[in-house]
Amino acid sequence: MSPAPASASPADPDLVRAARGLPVSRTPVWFMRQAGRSLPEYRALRAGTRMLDACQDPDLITEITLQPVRRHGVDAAIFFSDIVLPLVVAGVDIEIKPGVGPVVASPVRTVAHVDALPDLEPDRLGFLQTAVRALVAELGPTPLIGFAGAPFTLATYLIEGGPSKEHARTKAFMYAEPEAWSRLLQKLSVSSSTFLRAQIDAGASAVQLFDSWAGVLSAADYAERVLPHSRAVFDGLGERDVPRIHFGVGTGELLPLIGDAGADVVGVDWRVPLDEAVRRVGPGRSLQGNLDPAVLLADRATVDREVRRVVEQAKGARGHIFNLGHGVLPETDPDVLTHVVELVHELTAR
Ligand code: 1CP
Repeated sequence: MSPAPASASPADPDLVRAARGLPVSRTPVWFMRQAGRSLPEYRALRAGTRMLDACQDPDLITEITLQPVRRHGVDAAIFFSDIVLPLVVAGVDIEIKPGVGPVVASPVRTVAHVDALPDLEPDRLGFLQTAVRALVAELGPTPLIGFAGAPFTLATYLIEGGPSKEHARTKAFMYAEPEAWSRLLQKLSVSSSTFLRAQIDAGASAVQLFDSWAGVLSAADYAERVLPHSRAVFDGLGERDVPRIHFGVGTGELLPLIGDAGADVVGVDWRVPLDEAVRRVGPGRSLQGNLDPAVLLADRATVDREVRRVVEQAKGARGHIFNLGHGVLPETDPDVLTHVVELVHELTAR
């Protein structure tokens, strides 16, 4: 399905304009996982608070979301939360273990488990809407990006019980129990849509759907067993006219399909150069990416060369949002992130 027709006013921020393929004053920049991770002020603020408690405290959400905007001068804030939060709020027993990631107390392994998964009631998201409203007021002209996990990536955590590399149990369930699989992804698409709608209705200017692990699938399996559910997340946003960004890691073979799920912007990791990504995605969508996060650990000359390369390779795209090819690595020097923002702005000022 094609994305909604482009509409934007000259007052829209560059991020929104780039997402819609409209002229910008300079290429907008933000970083996936810019909050948390590498910032000492984040670690200080989070000390003594469990991750999932922080994600449900409007004051902490607001302050952590603002930290990277103040420090780096990025062109967007990303709402501080986690992809498993809608499940947690719905009542699924999940913990985020430091140094590990989300761990599910009772993994979903049977049809009965799927049917027993609780739905997300929108009225439980008051804390989130309080935080979004506070953020929009504080951010002024800087847009806030809301986000959710895509059904496939959420299913990997529920089925595996935690982070995994191969996602073998997930795929086995997908092949062995196609009907339960489809019901599971359908349930997850409803909760992701609910989560995104709450953020948009409280004032988020754009949304990103993270299908981080979709790249483990063949294009045929992705198209048949996953894409319809990701499309349902976007369709569930109805007429809400904010740009939709869709991202996964290792999705080189899936790039045309990822766009088809209903995105205005396709996020690309570092494996596919952006000029090649333009050919795969087609002319009607903008691109986001795609500096290798590990480059930020190299010397300054290498960082500068690679940033210039990404900016050059994006020139044929309908619109470009500069980002990393995946999240900021925890050991990244925050000053390098600030430098990258300045360099991209300098290279692309019109
Ligand atoms: O900029 C930001 O940090 C914004 C907040 C944010 C976002 C967008 C967090 C906070 N998590 C996410 C999304 C998220 N969470 C994704 C999609 C993006 C991606 O691919 O990186 C995924 C896959 C998760 C799941 C998750 N949560 C992991 C990965 C585990 C694995 O499978 O390898 C981890 C480590 C977490 C915990 C987490 N989420 C966020 C933070 C700051 C942390 C670390 C917890 C802590 O500080 O104690």
